[in-house]
Amino acid sequence: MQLHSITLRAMSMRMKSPFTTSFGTQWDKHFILVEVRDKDGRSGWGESVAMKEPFYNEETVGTNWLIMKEFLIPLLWQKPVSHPQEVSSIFSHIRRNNMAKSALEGALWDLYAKQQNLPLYRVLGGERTEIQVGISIGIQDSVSKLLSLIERYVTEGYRRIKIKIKPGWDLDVVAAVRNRFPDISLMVDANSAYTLDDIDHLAELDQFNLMMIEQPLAHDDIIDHAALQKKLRTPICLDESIHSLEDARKAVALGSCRIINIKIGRVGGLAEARKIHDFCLQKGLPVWCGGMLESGIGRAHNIAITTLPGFTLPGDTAASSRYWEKDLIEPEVTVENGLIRVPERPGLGYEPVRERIDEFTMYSETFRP
Ligand code: OSB
Ligand code: MG
Repeated sequence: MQLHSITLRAMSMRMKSPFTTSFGTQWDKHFILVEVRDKDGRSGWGESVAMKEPFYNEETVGTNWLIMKEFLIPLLWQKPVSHPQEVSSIFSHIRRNNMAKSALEGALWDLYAKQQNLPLYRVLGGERTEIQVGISIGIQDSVSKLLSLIERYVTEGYRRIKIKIKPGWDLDVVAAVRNRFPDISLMVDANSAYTLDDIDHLAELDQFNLMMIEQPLAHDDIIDHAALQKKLRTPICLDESIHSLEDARKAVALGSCRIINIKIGRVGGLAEARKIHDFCLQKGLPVWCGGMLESGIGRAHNIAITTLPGFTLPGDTAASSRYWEKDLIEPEVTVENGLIRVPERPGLGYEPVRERIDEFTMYSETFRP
């Protein structure tokens, strides 16, 4: 692919509103952008979804920077990459650090697609020209605030509503939402806030006709989830617990879930995400694309993977305007009637805007072979 340089940028962007999950509240989005340049001056872009603190998983902005700088980028200089599909095997002896791997791999996919003059989604083998999306709503100060947010997003056309839950913000809240919106597609995400001791409590959620319950139990568990799934009518969807095709295979074999949330960063890149998709399609498990409050660059990657045929459930890829006063890309991601039209331009199909990227860059470093 004739790589010329790789630039990392540490970014900080203020979100329109704070986002609260069972593990904490986030006001500002800190993340790393990756720009890979080739000898002809083309650029490919990737985004690390590791957060500032290790609350969702063990990775952070700081650890990702270190792993990329000291280990992953040097590996890319050692071995010429002819296709981004090779990247995961080049990185395979580096344990975990999936979000760091994914950020580099994603930039290489964008660059490769641009070199081929094809949209990334086509290079990945995607078929859909528009994708259905839902929205993820954080924990709110009051039920009435939550209800008015849901009202707004349902009116805007989002195809399903996901609400975050935690002990103390669960059954009563879901009951109030169902009471007010009896027919919407609704799901909950616990971000690992419960244990098997809560099994009877969680079983109460069965009465609300939820599409699924996302990651109720520990972030690293597939055993207890299998026990829980046996007691629930509502499908369990795993997020945090699935880092690879191997994890997906084991979770499906154990009956730990009936749905998988695929996040490109969590599984180490687009190639692994596609493998999990292919496996789930063959096994008859629906998948959907999760989100990590991405800027437009990560968002564009999510849109590309969601065009694969097994992504049959609406994902968390909401419009740019749900998160940002101004996003880093042109045009911004827009949602109409719950659909995003997949761009047909080469690569990600959205143009990163350098002035805006500079505005939100705290520091950067460029690496050359
Ligand atoms: O669990 O899916 C999650 C955001 C940050 C960390 C974890 C999660 C989320 C979301 C938001 O649910 C999805 C989005 O809107 O990007
Ligand atoms: Mg989740």
